[in-house]
Amino acid sequence: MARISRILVANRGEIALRIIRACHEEGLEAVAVYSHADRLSPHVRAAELAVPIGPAPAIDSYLNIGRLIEAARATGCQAIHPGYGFLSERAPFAEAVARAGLVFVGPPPAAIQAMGDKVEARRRMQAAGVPIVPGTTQAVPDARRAGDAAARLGFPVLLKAVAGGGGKGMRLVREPGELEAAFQAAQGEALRAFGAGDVYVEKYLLRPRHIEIQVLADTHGRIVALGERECSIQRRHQKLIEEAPSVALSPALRRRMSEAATAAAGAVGYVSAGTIEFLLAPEGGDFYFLEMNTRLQVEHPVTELVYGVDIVREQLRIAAGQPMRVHAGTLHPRGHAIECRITAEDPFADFLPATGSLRYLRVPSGPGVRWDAGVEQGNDVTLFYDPLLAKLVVWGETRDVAIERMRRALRELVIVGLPTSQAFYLRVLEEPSFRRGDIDITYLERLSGALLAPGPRAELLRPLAVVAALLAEERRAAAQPPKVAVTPPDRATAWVVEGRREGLREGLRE
Ligand code: MV4
Repeated sequence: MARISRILVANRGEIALRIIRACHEEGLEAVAVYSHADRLSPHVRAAELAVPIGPAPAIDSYLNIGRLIEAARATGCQAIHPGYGFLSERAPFAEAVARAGLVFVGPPPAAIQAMGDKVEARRRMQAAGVPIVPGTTQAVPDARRAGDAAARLGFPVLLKAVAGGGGKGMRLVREPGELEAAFQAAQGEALRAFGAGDVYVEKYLLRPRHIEIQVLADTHGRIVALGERECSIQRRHQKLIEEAPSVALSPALRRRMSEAATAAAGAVGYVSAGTIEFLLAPEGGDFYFLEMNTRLQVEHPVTELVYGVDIVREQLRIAAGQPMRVHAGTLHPRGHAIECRITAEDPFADFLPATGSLRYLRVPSGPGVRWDAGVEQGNDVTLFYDPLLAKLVVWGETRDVAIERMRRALRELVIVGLPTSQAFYLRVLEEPSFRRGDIDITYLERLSGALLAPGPRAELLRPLAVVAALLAEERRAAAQPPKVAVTPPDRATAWVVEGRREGLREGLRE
């Protein structure tokens, strides 16, 4: 069993902070890494140690395998947690970590590899009895062969990249006449995005829901499913609202999908936290394996809230070779959880990514509210990384209670300094069709006209009042500058440490 006492967190923002907190609750020390752009970020101060790994562009910092492994070695870490995005699903990174004598907090490289190849994954799932979308289990060499498959399956079909995922290299084909152009487009896009142009064919499912099952697997041979997340509220493959449980799953369907998910994980020798994505047909309960995400996911908190399990702490235990503390027989969803991703995007300008300084931030709190943020007041938001600022997650006894609680929390939240998606969520949560749970993956596309119509923007009035109050406060502060005392570090080491924790610029301010 690996003895682990210190972990390098190879990520940034809210997920880095989330992992550092789990380390501390498990009695482990955490080492943060940070790019120059993130030097004032909360994750840097939350960790016992922090290592600068390069300039802002991810390719020079968070994607630099050599720097990360060197940082882990130099700080005496025994393990690396990759978080999500960045290097989290790159088998070569997991292999490099192992070669350096470190534990990768995640699945074996072979499982990452098998699930990364979408036709290989489909073949493995088919062999394990997991339902897959009707289609090919090999790449098709040309448009004519794709046409043969389409004729057998019936139009419409989707051309998908073998190395794909997340919608890149995907093309809808409604009729034979569209095949040739769609094939060229899918192949070209796949080649540019993944360096591999292989394409396969699937029957196109109409208006399905996106349902995913969380699994945990340990090195003692146990695999458990932690129910589903409903992720249909998405826009251009970016999820915006996630819930657990889904209104579309009966206990019987939940059991069937959970069994399929544990079979899927078992078929690739999975260990750690992972997620099996399914499409669920509109009626009748038919579901199909789509892909497996071999990492911790952004939306893991909604599962944590309804199952009472800390998924990241379990990941850390599993990585150390300990048995997980989760037992299938005792797992039952309780209540309802909803997550809204608060992003630096302007929902009234086609979700244009925004930059700016977080001039003022008031964080929602109170019963059933969780705020997982990677930024704090005073931070600058750049275009170097994805626009996620924070996840607002609520729990309630029922879905209706959770929705009302989310509306209350969204009204408490005040962000001044840059546009965010906050107001968009208030509008979705008021929609009768959303409140009925009448949703599928096309929901936002179909409703966005109504949701984003420029109308009275009452949501903006309170932030404007806050801006006015802040300007008044700033004037008063300018008239009376605060006294600052400089403490020599050799006289107050603990102050320096605590000052750094509190963001007091090396603890020099009294
Ligand atoms: C599909 C599909 C319909 N039919 N496959 C999109 C990204 C990739 N993970 C798979 N995707 C889809 N595959 C078949 N056979 C519809 C989608 C899809 C989608 C899936 C999940 C969540 C959001 C989506 C948005 C658009 C399309």
